[in-house]
Amino acid sequence: MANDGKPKPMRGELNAAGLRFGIVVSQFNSFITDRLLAGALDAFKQAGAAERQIEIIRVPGSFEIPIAAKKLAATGNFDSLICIGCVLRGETSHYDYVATETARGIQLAQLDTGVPMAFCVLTCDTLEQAIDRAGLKGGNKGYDAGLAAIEMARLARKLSKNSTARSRRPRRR
Ligand code: INI
Repeated sequence: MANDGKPKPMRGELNAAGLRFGIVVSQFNSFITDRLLAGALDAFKQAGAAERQIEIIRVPGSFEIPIAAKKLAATGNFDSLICIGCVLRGETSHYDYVATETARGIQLAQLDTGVPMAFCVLTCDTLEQAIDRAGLKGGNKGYDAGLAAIEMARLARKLSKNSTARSRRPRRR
């Protein structure tokens, strides 16, 4: 291809060969989270992942996702994780606490461990909105998260290799 003078961006390929994935799934609103899980597994399958490359962990609710994800990542056995949950707005402020802390916890867990974590926690006002995003009108957010997990796993490997190469490069005098 002709070089148009622009720098070539680095990105992760959508190829799951040789990668290990963890999926943390909330059982709360499992009617939705099971469909998101199916979408994520579809994405992995299409990218060539075998069952033995994927570990699924179930937690009671979305609030428990960050601690499970952090412990899973700390094993060092995974290239990336997907965090799946569904928080539906109720009559009280409970929704806000669960949604905010889940998102914050997952972000902290991926930054603390360096293991990429795809955020697949739906935060919806109604069940209908959640259904739309779990395989109906809005596509399947689990599938999208699967693609993000593969891309980020590959990118993380590349970025780690690059930092190793830089630290080995001899210093200029
Ligand atoms: N957990 C969810 O994943 N979604 C919700 O909508 C939800 N609501 O609405 O309460 C929810 N609550 C449970 C929470 O995640 C914890 O499991 C619970 O508080 C125990 O720590």
